[in-house]
Amino acid sequence: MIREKIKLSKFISTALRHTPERFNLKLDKNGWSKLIDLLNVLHRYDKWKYVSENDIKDIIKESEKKRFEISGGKIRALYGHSTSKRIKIEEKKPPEILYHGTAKRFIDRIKDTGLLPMGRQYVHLSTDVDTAQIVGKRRDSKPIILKIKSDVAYQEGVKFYQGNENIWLADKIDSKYIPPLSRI
Ligand code: HQG
Repeated sequence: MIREKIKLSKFISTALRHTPERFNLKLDKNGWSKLIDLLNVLHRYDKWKYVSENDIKDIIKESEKKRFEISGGKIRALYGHSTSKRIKIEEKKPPEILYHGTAKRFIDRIKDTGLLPMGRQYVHLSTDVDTAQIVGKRRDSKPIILKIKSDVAYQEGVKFYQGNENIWLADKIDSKYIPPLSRI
C-alpha cells in the first residue's frame, strides 16, 4: 500500500480507536461512527481534503489486515480500542488454540500476571502463528509466540470476542492457559 494510504489508515485508527473526542467524533456503544462525520473530520486537513468514501473502502480492501468495517453509512474499527468508554464487541466461541506474539522482555511479567489488555480495552490474540509473528515483531525482532488454550479458557468462563478473521479479543488470559509458556 502506498505511503499516503498507510498514513490515512493510521489517522483513521487514531480517530476510531483512541481519541474520537479529539475530533468531536461520536462513537456508539459498538464503536460505530457516521462515515460522513469521519469524512468531515478528514476534510478539515489540507492533506486529506481529497479523501472520499471510496478511498476509505480501498484502504480496507488493500490493507494486509482488516482494521475497519463500513456498513449502512457507518464505520468502525474492528479492534485495538483504547477509548475511556469500553467498546462492546459480540462474544463468540473462540477456536481451540490462539496465539500471541510478544517481546522477550515481557515474558516474566506475563508468566506472573497473565496477558493483560495493557493500554487497550482487550487482549489481542491471533488465529495463526504468522499473524502473531507480525504482531510481535512490532516490539522485538525475535518475538516470542505464546500458545493460548482458548478452548479450555472458554469452557472455564473466559469471554472471547472476534475482531476480524485473524484477530480475537479477550478480557484477560490467565497464565494457566498459556502452558508451557515457551517458544513454538
Ligand atoms: C504485552 C496491532 C507485560 C503484550 C497489532 C503486548 C495487534 C504484557 C503489549 C493489535 C502483559 C501490549 C494489538 C503483562 C500483555 N505484562 N506485558 N502482563 N500482558 N503484555 O499494542 O497485542 O496493526 O496493546 O504482549 O498488530 O501487541 O494497529 O497489543 O506486547 O493486532 O492494526 O503488552 O494492534 O494492530 O501492546 O497488538 P498492544 P498487541 P494494528
